[in-house]
Amino acid sequence: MHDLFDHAEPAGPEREAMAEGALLLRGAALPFEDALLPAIAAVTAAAPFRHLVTPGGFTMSVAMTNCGAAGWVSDRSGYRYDGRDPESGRPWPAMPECFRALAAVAAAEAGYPGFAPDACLINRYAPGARLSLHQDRNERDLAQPIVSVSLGLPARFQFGGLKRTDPIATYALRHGDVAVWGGPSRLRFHGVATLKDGEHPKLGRMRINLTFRGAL
Ligand code: MD3
Ligand code: FE
Repeated sequence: MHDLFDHAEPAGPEREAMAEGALLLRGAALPFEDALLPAIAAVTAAAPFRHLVTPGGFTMSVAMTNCGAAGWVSDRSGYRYDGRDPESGRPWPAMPECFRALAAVAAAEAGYPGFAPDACLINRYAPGARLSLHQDRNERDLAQPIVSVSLGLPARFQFGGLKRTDPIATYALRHGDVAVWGGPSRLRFHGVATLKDGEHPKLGRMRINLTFRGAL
């Protein structure tokens, strides 16, 4: 057989290195989409999205919830991982099997075999929501990577350095993109620019991001 496909790309998602230890796998969540969307609906029915308050007293524009053994929470006393949803007093919903599978496949693809996250933070952005520049450093073992899955409306992801004042690169994160952040990129500052309005065929006027962490 001699046709155009003899010279096609190697199998697997398109890979883009953002920095040492930071890998973007374009479209890697698409094969999981049909399982992910109902799983997100089930988790958020049991633990609804809410707008957390920062220790400084600001209400976040991004709405959040969690699943897994631990969930990330913020209130006037600080940021922490907690085994229970403070709204209900119950443990967070279990992490759906398709979440675990996608996180493990993506981490292995990026060179982190055996990634078994115990926390998944689910962020929901409506148009106008943003996440200001920050580091993720509340996790106990910073040798574990973070895996992030973008769904719905596209976002401009801001990727800085190890100091808040380092230069910032911007990447478009689209529906189905998965990124893995580990090694020397694990403590880089990052954020999400104000979400532009739009309509996504599956998710409507919304962006959802899943971040998988080894928190405990
Ligand atoms: C780079 N979420 O939940 S995911 C967060 O799109 C968070 O909702 C963003 O930042 C979002 O904390 C970005 C990408 C991400 C997550 C963790 C990182 C990038 C990271 C940790 C280190 C470096
Ligand atoms: Fe973060």
